[in-house]
Amino acid sequence: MMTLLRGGDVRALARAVSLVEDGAGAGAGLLAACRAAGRRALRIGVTGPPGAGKSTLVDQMAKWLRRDGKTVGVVAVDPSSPYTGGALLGDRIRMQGFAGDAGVFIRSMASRGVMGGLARAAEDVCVVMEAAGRDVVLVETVGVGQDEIDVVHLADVTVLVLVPGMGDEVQSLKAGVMEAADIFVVNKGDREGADLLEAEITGMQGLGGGAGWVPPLVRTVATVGAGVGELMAAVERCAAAKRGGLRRVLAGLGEKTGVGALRLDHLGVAVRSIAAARRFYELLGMEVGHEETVEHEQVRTAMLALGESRVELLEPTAEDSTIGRFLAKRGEGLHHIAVHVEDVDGMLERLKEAGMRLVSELVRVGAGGHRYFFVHPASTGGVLVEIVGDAAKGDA
Ligand SMILES: Nc1nc2c(ncn2[C@@H]2O[C@H](COP(=O)(O)OP(=O)(O)OP(=O)(O)O)[C@@H](O)[C@H]2O)c(=O)[nH]1
Ligand SMILES: [Mg+2]
Repeated sequence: MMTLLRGGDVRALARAVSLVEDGAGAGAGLLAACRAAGRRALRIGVTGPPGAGKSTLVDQMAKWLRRDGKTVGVVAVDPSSPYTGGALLGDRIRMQGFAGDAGVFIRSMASRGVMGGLARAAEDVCVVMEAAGRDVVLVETVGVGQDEIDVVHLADVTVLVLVPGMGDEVQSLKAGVMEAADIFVVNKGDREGADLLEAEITGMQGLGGGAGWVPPLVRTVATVGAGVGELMAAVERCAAAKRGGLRRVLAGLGEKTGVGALRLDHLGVAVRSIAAARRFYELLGMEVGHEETVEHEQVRTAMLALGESRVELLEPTAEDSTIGRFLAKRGEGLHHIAVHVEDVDGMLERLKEAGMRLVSELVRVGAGGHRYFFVHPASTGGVLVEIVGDAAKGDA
């Protein structure tokens, strides 16, 4: 299942989402595996009052992203009706030309009575779509109830869609929604009152964003796609302005940085006993997602998800193994840092050319098909560094 999913198989994705939504044992295991895969898309939240044109806009954003060569996941959180509303969105999008395009995967979910909370459920679906390699996930939700506001917080960039002549409806939006807005959209710009609404929003500037980001205002007519290019440019700028984890996403969105995006993949910690060591991490709230014994390395590993990264506990199965010898010499502790790169071979060449000392000059294939090599502590300031990339195509 994970292999098909990671390969981008759409039917596997649909099945995986259903399993995870059911939340039973198989779904929980799959979700943990998806989390451990550690892939992240750019998550764009689209929120606003009922009927503001969110679905129409999401549809246009998906089209724009497809033209840009990106794969898209859509999570439509239906405000009230578990069956019809979501289906309507799906139908409309199909009608507008995504039928047969495996590059747009749409899932609608009911907002009421979801076990463990709506935001959690929506986030789970995002994680599965991300494990399946979707570049961008669009999350549509109505910005009225607390449940929906919680959903807003799972987005990297939040777009608040308002329309002229809403009057009291702007007031009915929870304050939290206004504050969470990274970008204001005045949709139905073809209607009277758009100027007035823009002036009102400008008057409230200083509300959202934070960290130096001033939420820009974009006028759109979603029905014809006007302003969508400008909106997407604002989304990219916002993603760029936000820290760290999104840098990789930007590379996905076209900003090429020579070596590609980097992120901390995991920290490897050598321990005498996983059973003893994991307790602390579990108290922190980290969950053991995956445990396995890698026979040829004579090591047992347990992966604990930590945001986009993981802590990997390493317990030797033999004294005369790499980790066994490490423990004998240095005791328990940090064994290595793993940095994820997009181009493992390119990085190997780059480091070799610069005269960095490598543990071995070959890229190896590890558990799950991941390709990696190690850089010697002599070149890195004293810590073993693993350079790891995605699984080789056709592997895993
Ligand atoms: N005139 C005009 N109509 C629009 C525009 N955008 C959307 N609409 C219309 O507004 C109506 C509601 O659009 P939706 O996209 O379903 O709105 P929504 O915010 O997703 O609605 P809910 O999911 O029910 O909250 C539809 O009839 C759209 O065709 C626009 O820019 N101009
Ligand atoms: Mg809608």
